[in-house]
Formats: sequence, C-alpha cells, structure tokens
Amino acid sequence: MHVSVRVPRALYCRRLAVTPIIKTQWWQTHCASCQARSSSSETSPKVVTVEGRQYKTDEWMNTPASILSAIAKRLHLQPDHPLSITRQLIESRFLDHKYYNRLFPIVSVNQNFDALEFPHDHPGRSRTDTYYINKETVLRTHTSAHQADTFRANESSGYLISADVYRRDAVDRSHYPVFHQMEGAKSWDRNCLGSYGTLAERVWADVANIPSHTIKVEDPNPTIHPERNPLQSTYHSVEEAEAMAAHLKRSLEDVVVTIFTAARAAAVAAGDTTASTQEPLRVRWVEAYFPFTSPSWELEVFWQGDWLEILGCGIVRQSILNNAGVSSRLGWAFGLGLERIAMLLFSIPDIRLFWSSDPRFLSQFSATGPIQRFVPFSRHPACFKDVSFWISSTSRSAGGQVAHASARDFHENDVMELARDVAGDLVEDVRLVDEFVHPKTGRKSLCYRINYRSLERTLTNEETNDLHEKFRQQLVKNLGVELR
Ligand code: FA5
Ligand code: MG
Repeated sequence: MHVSVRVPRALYCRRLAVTPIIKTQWWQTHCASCQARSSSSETSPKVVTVEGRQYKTDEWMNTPASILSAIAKRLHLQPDHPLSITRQLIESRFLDHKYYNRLFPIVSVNQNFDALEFPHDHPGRSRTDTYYINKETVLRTHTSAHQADTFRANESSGYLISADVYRRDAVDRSHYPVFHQMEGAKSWDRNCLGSYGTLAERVWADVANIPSHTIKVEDPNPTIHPERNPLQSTYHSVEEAEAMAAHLKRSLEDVVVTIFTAARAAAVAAGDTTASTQEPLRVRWVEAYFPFTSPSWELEVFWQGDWLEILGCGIVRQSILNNAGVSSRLGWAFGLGLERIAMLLFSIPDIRLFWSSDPRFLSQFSATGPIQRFVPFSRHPACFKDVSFWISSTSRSAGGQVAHASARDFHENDVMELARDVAGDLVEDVRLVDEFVHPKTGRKSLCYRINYRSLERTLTNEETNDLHEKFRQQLVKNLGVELR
C-alpha cells in the first residue's frame, strides 16, 4: 500500500530552503527594451506601464520585459488554442459555476500571499521564485491570488478562474516561466440547508449528482490525519469535512475521466495502438500541504510510465472565508495546470509549443468537433553546450560568508532566467550536470548543460556558439560567477 508522508513543503512542492533575498539590480540591464515605456530619470522611481496601468518600480523589481510582454497574449482565451479548448472542456464539467477568465495578472503581495496566510518566511515569497514589480506588487504566481476577493464578492456558490501565472522556475520541456492555471471552488452556506437536516447531508446529496465513473482510484490515506492532514476542528465537524472531501474528489475525478476519455479517443482515431491507449487509467490521491487549505491533496495520473501531478486542492481554511465576510460558508478549492492537462489531452511534447505562432502548430486545433491528436512536425537537431563556473565566494551557497549588503547569493533560478533571456525559446532544457566543492579552498563549482533546439528550424553552429558565448558572459556580468 502506498502511504505518502506529508511534509510541510513549499507551495510549489519544491525545496524548503529559504534563499535570502537578493537586493541587487541585475534586472535593470534586461529591462532596457522597456525603457520607452518607463520613466528615464535616474533619481525618480522608474515606472512600468502595462495595458494602461502604471506601476512604480523599486529595488524589488525583477521582471524582465520578455515576461511583461507575455501578459497581452492571454492564450487561454485565444479561439482554437489548445489551452482555450482545454479550459472549455473542463468548464463543461462545472456548468453551474461562474467563470472568471479576465482577471488582471498584476496583484498585490497581500492578494498573492498574505490573504492566503503564507508564512512570512515562505520560499514562494522570495525574489528568486516570484516576479516582483515593487515590494508590494507581483505577477501572480497562482490563480489562488484571487481566492479571497472572489469569496468576498460571493457571486455564486461555485467559481472557476482561468488565467496566466508567472514563476521563476526551471527550464525544461514541462516548465515555462509563464503558464496557465485554473482555480475552482465550491462552498455551501450553513444558513441555507433547504430540506436537509445538516450541512453534511446537503453536501452528500450534491455528491450523488456527480456523474459516476468506473476507473480505479488509489486513495489509501484517511481523509483526515491529526498530524499530516488535520481537520479544522474549530470550524468543521468530521462529517462535514468527509462530505466536502468526497464532493471535491468526485468532481475532480470526473474532470480527469473526461480529459482521458477524449485523449484516448484522439489517440485511437490517430491509429495509436500502444499500451498507453490500452491500459486502464490509473489515478491516485496523495496527501499535500498548502497554507490556505486543510486537509489538502494532490491528484496524480499514471501517464507514460510515471506519476504526474496535475492539481492541488483541499478544504478552504475557514479563516479565509471568515475574513472575506462569508463566515457562514464552508467549502473546497483546487488549482490545476492547464498546460499539463493540455499536453496529455493533445499529446503535445514541449511546453514552448503553446507560445508558437507557427501555423503548422495552431492550425491543428479546433474548438469544434472531437479532440485531435497533435501531429509533431519534424524534430530539429539539438545542440548541447556545457558551462562550468565557480560561484561567487561571498555567496552562502559557496560556503563563504555574506561579506556585505550587495553580496549576491547564487540561485539556480537566476541561471534559468538568464538562459531564457539570452536564447528565448531556442533553449529547450537547462540542467545541472556536475557540482563539487574544492577540498582546499571550499569554493563550489557547478556545471550546467544547455540544450539549444528550435521547434521551427535547424540552428546553425555559429548561431548556437554565439548564443552560448553571450550566455557565459551574462553569467559573469549578472551573477558574478568565475568561468572555468
Ligand atoms: C498551487 O499553485 C495552488 N495554488 C493550488 C491550489 C489551489 C491548492 C486551491 C489548493 C487550493 P501548485 O504550485 O502545486 O499549487 O500548482 C498547481 C498545479 O499547477 C500543479 O499541480 C501543476 O499542474 C501546475 N504547475 C505548477 N508549476 C508549474 C509549471 N512550472 N509549469 C506548468 N505547470 C505547473
Ligand atoms: Mg504542486
């Protein structure tokens, strides 16, 4: 039996280590191209204008122009775009929910973190993980940034929010600094029980209306675990939490069944007879942790030989509903990655493709008619290049002491962003391939492998060499590393 142990992980299910905030201004070199839209005065704070809204920047600003320019794209709303088709397919399973699809991506730190009760030292707040405009303003890192406001607006008992979200993150075929999430929530009012004696009875009646399925779902853990996945016992009874958890899980299993049924049909229509279209769908619930839900879970799907996390969810912290002025309501919320689901649905192999304007990609999708499997166009050769360097000896990760306020701490996400900044979508993957600490000096050396590949054409050697040389120089200039 699989028993997953809940450890208090980062929201984004990655490292726990808190990386000290970098107060350098290396971003400014990258923002050169948005100067036309920025105030040029050295003394007055710079201003960034995004779709007519003006923001003063300060030393927290770390958002490159390339990221700001993604805001206008709104891929989840482009007709016939695979993300938009995926959104609509999921929306079709929540017909009584209200949909919010045009919420603006620049939000306050309060909306993105504080209102969701993120601890002050949570790594998600760090400038290495989050794009800041200024100390109080960020590009939302998740659609949950709108949770408190949407509960406060109280326009419907259920809602869906689809939107672009932004994270400084790894570079590979399933990670992109801009991606799309869909948030869903459902709540019940203690004062509106209708003919039901208790809220739990009312919720179970709603569970009975969710379409049933026959897939095997692994769910080995109890709904509530006193240490790993606690009940909010001040506010909810065990019966209420059990009923809401069942409603949440059945609703999301229904989404997964819908997606995989469509994906299978598309694969079969394309003549695919491999095991992945024959094997029964396997789905499992895993205990999780989010600052704004308890108990919490993630849903994983077995796909092409591995478990893939597609969403996080849980019972909404009652304090969030209470602070939003709807203390008589209680309910659940989830957040899913639209790209992850669209990649499964259409068999799209690389997350960069969603940003392609190549008609060979875009013309393959249509919002009307059955889901069609994506037919990849010929794959162009990749070109690997390594770069090795000593990280700055003042950096804590280098084993040294932070000597002065401007010392820069090395963080891998900075390498990732520099690679994107230099090579854009021509970089497919950036991976740490070697690291060691010099036994005598204690200095740390890292080696990263950059995989350059265009989705649209074959890169020339000269072009790749130029890109790589530029990348090496930027590492020195912006991160203060010493090339080996
Ligand atoms: C969150 O963002 C929570 N806000 C989800 C949530 C909402 C929990 C409401 C509880 C209640 P997480 O960081 O795990 O959680 O992201 C949610 C989903 O987004 C993931 O399961 C994954 O499908 C997708 N996702 C996360 N990071 C990336 C990425 N870099 N690229 C593509 N998809 C991603
Ligand atoms: Mg997660």
